[in-house]
Amino acid sequence: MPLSKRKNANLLSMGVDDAKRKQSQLEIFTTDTAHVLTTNQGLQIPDNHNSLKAGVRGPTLMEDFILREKITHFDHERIPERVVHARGSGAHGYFKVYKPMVQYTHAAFLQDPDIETPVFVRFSTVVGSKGSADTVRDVRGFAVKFYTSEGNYDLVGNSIPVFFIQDAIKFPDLIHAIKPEPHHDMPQAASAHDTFWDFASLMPESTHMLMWAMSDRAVPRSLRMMEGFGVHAFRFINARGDVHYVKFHWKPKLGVHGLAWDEAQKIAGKDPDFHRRDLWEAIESGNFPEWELGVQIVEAGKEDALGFDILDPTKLIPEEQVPVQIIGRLVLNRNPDNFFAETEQVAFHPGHIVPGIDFSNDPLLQGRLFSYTDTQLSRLGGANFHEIPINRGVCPMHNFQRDGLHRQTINKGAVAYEPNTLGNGLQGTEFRVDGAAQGFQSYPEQLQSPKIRCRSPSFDDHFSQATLFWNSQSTAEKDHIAAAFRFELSKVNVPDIRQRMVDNLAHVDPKLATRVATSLGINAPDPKAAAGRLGFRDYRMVNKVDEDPALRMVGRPGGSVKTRKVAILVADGVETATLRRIQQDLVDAGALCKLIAPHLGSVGTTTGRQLAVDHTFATMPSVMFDAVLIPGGSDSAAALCGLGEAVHFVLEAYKHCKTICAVNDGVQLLSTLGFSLGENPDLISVPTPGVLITDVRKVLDGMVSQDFMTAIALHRHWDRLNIDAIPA
Ligand code: HDE
Repeated sequence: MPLSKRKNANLLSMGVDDAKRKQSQLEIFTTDTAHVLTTNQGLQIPDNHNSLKAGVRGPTLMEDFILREKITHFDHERIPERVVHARGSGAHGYFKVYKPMVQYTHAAFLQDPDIETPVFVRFSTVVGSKGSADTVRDVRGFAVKFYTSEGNYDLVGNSIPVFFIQDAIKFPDLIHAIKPEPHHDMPQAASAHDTFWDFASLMPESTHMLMWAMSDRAVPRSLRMMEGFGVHAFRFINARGDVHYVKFHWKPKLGVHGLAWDEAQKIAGKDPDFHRRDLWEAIESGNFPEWELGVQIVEAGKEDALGFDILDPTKLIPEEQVPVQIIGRLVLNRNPDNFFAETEQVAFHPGHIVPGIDFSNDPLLQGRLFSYTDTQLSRLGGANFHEIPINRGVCPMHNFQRDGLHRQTINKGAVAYEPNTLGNGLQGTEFRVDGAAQGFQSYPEQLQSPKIRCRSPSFDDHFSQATLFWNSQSTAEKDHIAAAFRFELSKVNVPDIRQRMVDNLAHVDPKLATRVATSLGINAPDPKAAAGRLGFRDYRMVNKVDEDPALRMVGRPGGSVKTRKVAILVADGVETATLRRIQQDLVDAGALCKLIAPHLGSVGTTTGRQLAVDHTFATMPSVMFDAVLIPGGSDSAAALCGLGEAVHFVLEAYKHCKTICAVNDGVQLLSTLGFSLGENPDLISVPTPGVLITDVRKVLDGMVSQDFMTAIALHRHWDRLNIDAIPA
């Protein structure tokens, strides 16, 4: 029977009334036109922005059935991939503290510099599905599980130090807005669409995070070249009970570097596994990625002097204000044996905590404390996910929780309760946990407040730190941010959303807002219109610092040629004396060189030998590399100039501001860019950062490799002029 007839038959057999009822039920559930929000039981919700707390700045109450229902429902929406952070890559390693942190915390793993604490780290994108591309514009998850002697400690952080929202109750809304739109499931792993910017433009508290998300931080060159942040303030507690607020930082040894946006998009198609592969290959080849753990410490009671609320997760503590103290080192030295068993089944949770560290009342963190266990119940199928090997601690575990799906432990004996006298074969001896001093102790904070569902007024400033971030950027980074807003908002179909967004940006920096508005061809930004909208708070604190160099990426320390990928472009007739010299110097310094040719196999050299080729232009485009070397040899150069893929390769590398070195005839490949060898290669008429044009003698005299490597270590030459004019 055809489908339509079958449907009718079903309707008939249900009876006309039942069919109508079903139809109207479906309509209720498929239209979102109602202007009220209700719980799943139909109870109207008066406030969808704030959770129920013990005081405006107090912890969220377990009683908050609306918060719990909303987050529970959200947590169960995807099976089995993670609801957020679905796409991830993991690695094993170890952590070592540099010196005892006894002054601030009694956490055991932060005391002894001789102890290596095993770790498992999972990096992830937030928005895309498990199979989405690595180089999309997004925050990266940076989750570290420390297997300590006192239990597992999870520092479940991100690559950006602030967040979009201030209260956990808005998380499902944020993620619904940024995920593919529900009617057609598009776009994948992208924020550049109407619903995200609709939400963001209506939520001024997201502005600071938007500035970061539109910066190159959101398109990292490598997971190994990315900072990590705990985001929330936590508490350190020492043996005397003294309390300090602490913010955690991970600082990569290789520096912090981003991709060009055009490059990131192309990589997403050419190699969607770009970051995963990069991490895997670095570890396999013994180039173990490293980070240092930093802490910003603020004595409890002195946090008001910061000038903003330390509990507000849309704020960071400028490093200029409170320096980061480096306290330890993380090394990733082993790839997982099985992606599913380890990277997929690992279950992180901000509530996996150890004595000496405690939570703050940050309302985002408080909501997270509920969410992570809850989400594992759907994802990992029951309450025993702590028994999965990757999640097991290294210290003994003992309690009277029993049974449940997939229980692994075979508990012996009759006793599954406490207190008891029948357990442990010690009949008559009482086993009782008496609440004495040992074990995890929550900080005994005094709370005397009304039960209230509202946001603390100290969270009201939504723009000052967005401005601080903007003011701290280099010119090139500002250009990238403005271009990213243009890109994202150009993909928004509803004009009002674009306008709302630039109106908001006027409160960050009027010039930025005007620039974005002009590039979108819309009305000039109107800060008053933004200020007149619901959700806008007319409060601006005064930043204690005007700029913070730690907020930019360009010109910061840490640049290195180590593990940088250099393409050497060759064809028949290539001259190899210079090639070998530069290649050897690069390899000695830790760079990775690959020979790219029009075909696989080998190419002939000027001395009549054969040179083995690694890849063809077809499979390894310029976006896979950090730098390009074009050796000499007139036949080789002529052959490459006649090959569209080779010409495109260098144009694109140039456009993406990469270092290019051309030796002798190799410069012919740069002729479309206006470069030539000339009589004196030092006298290039337009000085172009990161382009080296040289002759054989200089290479063999050893005068080129160092300049080439210094230029590569700068990562990119973002101040290169007129790159928009390059057709690549
Ligand atoms: Fe998460 N987050 N999150 N998150 N998050 C998850 O837990 C959640 C937030 C972060 O590699 C989920 O096991 C809520 C901030 C990372 O396995 C889920 C809120 C930060 C990872 C969840 C936040 C993070 C997650 C999905 C707002 C940075 C990946 C799968 C209150 C500090 C961990 C899972 C991994 C994963 C909930 C906000 C970091 C649904 C409710 C802020 C790195 O439980």
